[in-house]
Amino acid sequence: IIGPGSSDIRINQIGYYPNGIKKAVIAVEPTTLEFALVDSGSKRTVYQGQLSEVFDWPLANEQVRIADFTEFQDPGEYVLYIPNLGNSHPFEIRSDVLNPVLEGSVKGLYFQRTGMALDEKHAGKWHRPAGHPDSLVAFHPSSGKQPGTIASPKGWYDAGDYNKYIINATFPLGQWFRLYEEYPETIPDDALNIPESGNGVSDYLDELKYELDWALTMQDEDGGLFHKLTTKNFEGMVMPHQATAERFIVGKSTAATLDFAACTAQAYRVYQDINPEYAKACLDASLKAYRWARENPEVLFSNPEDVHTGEYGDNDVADEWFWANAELFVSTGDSAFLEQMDLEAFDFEFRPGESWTGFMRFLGVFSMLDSGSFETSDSNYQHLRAGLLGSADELLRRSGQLPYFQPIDDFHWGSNSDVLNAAMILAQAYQLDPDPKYLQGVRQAADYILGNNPVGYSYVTGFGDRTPLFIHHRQSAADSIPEPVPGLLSGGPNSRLQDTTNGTVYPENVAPMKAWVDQEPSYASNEICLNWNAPLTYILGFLENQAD
Ligand code: 9MR
Repeated sequence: IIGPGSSDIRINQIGYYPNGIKKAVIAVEPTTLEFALVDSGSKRTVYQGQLSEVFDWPLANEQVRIADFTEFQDPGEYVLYIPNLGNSHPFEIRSDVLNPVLEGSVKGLYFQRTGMALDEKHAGKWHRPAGHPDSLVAFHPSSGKQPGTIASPKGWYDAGDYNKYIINATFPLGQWFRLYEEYPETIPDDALNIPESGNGVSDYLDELKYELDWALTMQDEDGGLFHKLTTKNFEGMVMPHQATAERFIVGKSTAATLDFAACTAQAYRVYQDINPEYAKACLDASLKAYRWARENPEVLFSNPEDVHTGEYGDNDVADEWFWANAELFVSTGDSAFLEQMDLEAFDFEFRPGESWTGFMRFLGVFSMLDSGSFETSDSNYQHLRAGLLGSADELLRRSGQLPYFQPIDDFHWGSNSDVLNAAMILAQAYQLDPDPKYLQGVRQAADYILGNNPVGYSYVTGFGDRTPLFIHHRQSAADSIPEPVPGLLSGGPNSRLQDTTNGTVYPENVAPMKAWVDQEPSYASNEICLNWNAPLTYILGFLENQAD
């Protein structure tokens, strides 16, 4: 008899590819070392295997064994069964197994749309009135502008809060555009049931444009980018239309301007064929931003005294320069941009916790390697290729030593995005050198996110048998619907526990990989955020394109 899934059997709760690696982690010592795969429909045992030896795993404060059923390849729906533990959460084996969660990760953005009502036809039970039209937004003195207002509509909410931040609009857009540049067919028109479905353009590009349209409004006449559009304090846990505190255009910064320059240079390539006029406007905006940054190379942002929302401050803009130069070089072919980059000095080491402050330099490398801007015999190409493969090999070396096979061993705010950003490096490596070890590394990172992890949750809302119900997300908290908005990635374990004063309760002496709780106040472990969903979409999209 198949009962409720045991979270002591950690498994990818969505499923595995027929020809792919398939492993689960068993976190409690069983009485026998046998495990079985059971077909959920017929209840028949279809495969039997032996658990591995015990691994001591201090990062999760656990001793674990591994069930490896890679060899079993028949499509179907199964549970893994261990006599004294019961059965795992159900999962599937099939060739397009990750497609629903891939599409869900993009549909999740639709639910983050500002300035429009989400109707029942597209939003189902999560339909809601419009909030935040942002049609008259006042300049805060930190913007350097005379008192006045601008219209700055559209865009998505950044996270569980209702503000809009240029850094964290343009950096994740760069990750989403990367998937489109590599695999443009991944999400066609009519796939997502959004208002633009059926207009002849990929739903993916339609959804991304909703954000990019907003970012374009944040460019000042002089080319510089305002840093964010925000209230002075975070709003309460209420629905968008009830969160009506005044919003301001705050700050202007080199980092925001360069990220915008990079993202819009890339947008030029992405939209060129389907909307040449829009593409051209993006490139013009990019060049204008770049010129501003050349004249204002060190305008660092920190919150003005009366503003207490997300800062996205960064005191080192070298990575942003690299990304902007790279994208502009690829889009224009102008070697002046190449000359600005010191490729020899490029830092190929992936460091957890540096996502929106540093990972964009890798996005620049991905674009340069993918674009055909260099002959493959070019020494620049050779250097970047070798460096990236080296970085991927180092990640695999690290993940090979860890029972959950995740490529990081330090857990910061948004650690799930670190796992996925690292997996982006592995995915790029696989495209440069189709050695199955890289593909396997990417698949195992997806397994980790979707349930094969020490807390036994699939971290994507609504996808999996056991998923977060109490994300730190104002709409989900206030809408009186038990299930949170689907398709959103929880930040993941964060050993720094910055939210304990806010009512979040962690187990005592919690291990780093278990420092995650499904509690609404936990903004440091259980919030959702654009730059976490972006590499999720990339990785799922990449994997769907490798499936046979
Ligand atoms: O993702 C950000 C994380 O790296 C920082 O440590 C943290 C504190 O500054 O802020 C995170 O970003 C939040 C942003 O400031 C506001 N919107 C929600 C973001 C995710 O928690």
